[in-house]
Amino acid sequence: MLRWIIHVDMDAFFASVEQRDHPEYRGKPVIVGGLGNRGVVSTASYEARRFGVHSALPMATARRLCPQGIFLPGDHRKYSRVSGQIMAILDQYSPLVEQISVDEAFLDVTGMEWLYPSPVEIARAIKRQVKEELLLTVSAGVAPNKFLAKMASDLQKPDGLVVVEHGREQEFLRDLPVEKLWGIGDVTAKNLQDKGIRTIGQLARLEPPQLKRLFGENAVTIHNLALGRDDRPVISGHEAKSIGAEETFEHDLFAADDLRAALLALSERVGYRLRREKTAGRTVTLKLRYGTFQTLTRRRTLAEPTQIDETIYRTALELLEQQQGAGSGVRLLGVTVSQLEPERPVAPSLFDNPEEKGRQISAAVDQLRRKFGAPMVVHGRLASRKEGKETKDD
Ligand code: TTP
Ligand code: MG
Repeated sequence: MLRWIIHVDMDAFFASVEQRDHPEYRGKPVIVGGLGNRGVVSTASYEARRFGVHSALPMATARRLCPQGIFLPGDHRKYSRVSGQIMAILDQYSPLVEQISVDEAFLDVTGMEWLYPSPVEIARAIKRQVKEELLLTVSAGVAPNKFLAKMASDLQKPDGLVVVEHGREQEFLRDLPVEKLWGIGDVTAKNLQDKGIRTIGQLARLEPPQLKRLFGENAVTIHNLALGRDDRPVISGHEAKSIGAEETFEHDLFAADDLRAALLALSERVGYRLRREKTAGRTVTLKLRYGTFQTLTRRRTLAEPTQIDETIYRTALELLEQQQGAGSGVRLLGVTVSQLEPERPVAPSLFDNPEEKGRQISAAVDQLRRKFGAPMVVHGRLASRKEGKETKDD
């Protein structure tokens, strides 16, 4: 089945909302941003862009370029409310919607042919519905992957719709300027131009050693993008954002051993569920409630997503140990893993990698659990653990 991704991005978002809500601003240069001496432009209406005003420009410069502009501080609460309305519309078109900023999102619409004649028709329907219900325009890109969809949505702004057909990826990119590529900043672009490399097509034709010299460890990624290849998944906000377990103890726990045993049991429950859902997360959060009912949460973000009991446990334990000295007994402990993403398949040669080793061990334990039921398989360290009264998984 052909993969189809849509990227949507609102046009001059904050400024368009103001023009919608104040008809007297329509057709005029509207500039939203910090109005103080050191303020910068958040966004400018397309009318204002003709004067050279754009996001991140110092407000003083914007006033000089466009003295007749309508300058507004903006209403961020309103913009996030409208953002929510946009996302609610997108949710009607695919279960896989990934919001990436206040005004843009990816949709994976692969296999939706039974509902719509084509992916382009989905993009048209979204544009129509946003215009009718929210009185705002949105630009869309329809393409075989995220990178191309994002490039495409930008090409015909405002109110644009650009499609990149399967098989025409390189043709689409060929004449676009290199600085449009993700990961190529101004300095790199200048450096490339000095070498006569101006288009993505030229970049795509470079040989590996030259790419390596130019981009170091990013060479492969950048070359793939230049060739129009990108297999990053659309990660929906509906996939559980976190997986956690907590337990209220029958008697407050004081002993370090008891706390550790309880933490390990919770970590194992969370790890088991992460693996069952084929997901892994970067952030581990510890929740701690003392007998006094004082409650605190502490979190740590790891370099790599994990789904391994041992990693979750060690991280949670470090967080717990930083809270020592509170003196009072512990009434409740909770462990949550968030910032979830789909688990990545790891090549067998990477078995030396500790995360992979942990995964293999956990998988073996999971299998035993399924066969004999959860209580059969517990770590030795847990043998003396007192049973909790109330447990909750969420
Ligand atoms: P963008 O989508 O980058 O810009 P835009 O929607 O205003 O215009 P375009 O038609 O080119 O998409 O950003 C969305 C909103 O985020 C924008 O309206 C205001 C805010 N924003 C800032 O506050 N500061 C910034 O530097 C940028 C780029 C955006
Ligand atoms: Mg936008």
